[in-house]
Amino acid sequence: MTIDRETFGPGGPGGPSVREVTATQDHVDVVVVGAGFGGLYALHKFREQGRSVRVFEAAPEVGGTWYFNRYPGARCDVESLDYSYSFSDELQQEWTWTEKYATQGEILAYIKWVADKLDLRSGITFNTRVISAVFDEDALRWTVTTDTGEVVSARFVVMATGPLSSPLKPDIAGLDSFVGETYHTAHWPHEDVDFTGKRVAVIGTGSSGIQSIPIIAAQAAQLYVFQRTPNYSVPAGNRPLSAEEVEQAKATYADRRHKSWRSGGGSPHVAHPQLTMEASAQERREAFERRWDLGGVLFSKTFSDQMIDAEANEEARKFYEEKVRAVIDDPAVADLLIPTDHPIGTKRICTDTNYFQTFNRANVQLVSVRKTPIESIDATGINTSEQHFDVDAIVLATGFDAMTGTLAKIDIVGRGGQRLVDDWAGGPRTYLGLGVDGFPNLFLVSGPGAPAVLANMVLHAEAHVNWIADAIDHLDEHGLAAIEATADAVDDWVTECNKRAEATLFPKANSWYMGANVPGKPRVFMLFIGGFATYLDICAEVAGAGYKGFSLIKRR
Ligand code: N01
Repeated sequence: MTIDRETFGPGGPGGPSVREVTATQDHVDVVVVGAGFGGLYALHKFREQGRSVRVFEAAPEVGGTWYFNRYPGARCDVESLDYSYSFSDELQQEWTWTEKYATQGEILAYIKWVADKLDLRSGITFNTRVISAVFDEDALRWTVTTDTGEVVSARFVVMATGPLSSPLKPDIAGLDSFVGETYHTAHWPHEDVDFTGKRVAVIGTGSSGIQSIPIIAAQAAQLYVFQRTPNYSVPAGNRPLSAEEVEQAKATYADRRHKSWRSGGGSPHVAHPQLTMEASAQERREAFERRWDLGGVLFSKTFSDQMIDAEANEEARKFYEEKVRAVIDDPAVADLLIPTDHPIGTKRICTDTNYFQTFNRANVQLVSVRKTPIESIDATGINTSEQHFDVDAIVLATGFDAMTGTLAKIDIVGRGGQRLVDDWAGGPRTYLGLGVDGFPNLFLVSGPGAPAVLANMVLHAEAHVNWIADAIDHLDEHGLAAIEATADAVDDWVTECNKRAEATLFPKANSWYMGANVPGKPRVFMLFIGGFATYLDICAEVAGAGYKGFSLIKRR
């Protein structure tokens, strides 16, 4: 077994536990949890404000999700020129992206470069998980405890823990008895994994599976792909960026960023000006073709009504099916690979390079887990209801306990001893995805109730950190000690998020957006779906109105 309990997030499946105790006491303004894009920018921003900051990071390195998700083929599905910090023109002018969609390696190199350039490492304690954060109502401070036994007192806690940071291990009988190699895409080893000559099973066909399968297939002697639900995937259209293109982009970065900030998803994409059915059949087809050729996840936004109008969505789906069938040799395999259970785009569209063509290879076999369920795993391989598959390695591409999984593993205790995990038993409840009633001076970065994963996560993290930094400044300027979302504001925001989600096709899919991939998790749409720019306007309006919906607390 190559994976261990470390794979499954803070504290492992059994919850938090204290490791070695070297208790020290530290008093800081802010504790930030996580050193990914959000946590790093938070450290930089709060330092710029002259605040004392401690960042705790479970990994030995910066990068967050881009540190752990280093499986073969891992790339971002947002264009590299957009998926990068915008707060410093110096950074965006100095760094040069080499491909339209950056590899995990290039993104991690970028994050490390930023950390070094801004001297961020000195503020980060690595190899350390925060296991609890407990609010002291008298002192109006948080006591933060780590798995190394360190205890820090902080006025503010900022959870930059990432929405996709708790990998899910499938509950398959006998998984631990397998004697070959086992990997999880979200916790891939740092040394090279070579599947040459091996028989490999991949379980899961989400973005991680779909990116890794073509590369594993090219190495392995035999690859079995265990698919439960087929997914929509659009060719990435990845390519190297030319020097002229990069130069042009750098010269016009301000405009590119402006478009991103004012967009629905945080990148400079503009939908077709007409609604799907307003366009003539020919215009519609041309629009889909143009977007298909550009590649990637934005296919779901070719027309602005695709995710709200079932008829419009069906037009996109028909076009998609035609494209995908054309590249799969065996029509019976194509039938299995083309989704029929959810509208296109209601789960994040995957972005691939030769995924469907991979099933034309002689060494690749698709196994539909819907038709022949996996019953168990034993020492030598996988048993479905129909046959035994002897394999040398199993790759789990089985996703995450998204949005709430990592927060739930930290014992967060607010006013009156209330626990976040209990408050959220029926689904996450936040105001703006930033604050929670009962938890003063606790902020979430890209938490549930924000657009988060529906937007470009780098700009989203910047927006959240900027908002939090302004809120803290506001407290100080007005001699206030704490800020806390009101219960009414949380209720109203949850209602608003649900109402907006129900007006779309998204709730029709059993997606991780809905918590549907985790047995027993409440089925709630966990994001704000009204668009990035709209969301930012709401956040700005709340702040401009003196933090409407928040209680501002004076020191007694
Ligand atoms: O995870 P997933 P992911 N038996 O949850 C299957 C981002 N991301 O890591 O659909 C058999 O999408 C499960 O089946 P089903 C991106 O936001 C981005 O791939 O539940 N199968 C599904 O097929 C993405 O959406 C990038 O029926 C089992 C798969 O495992 C998110 O991360 C790259 C099973 C899990 O798919 C998550 O993607 C990678 C079982 N017991 C990730 N349990 C890019 O930027 C689960 N499955 C390109």
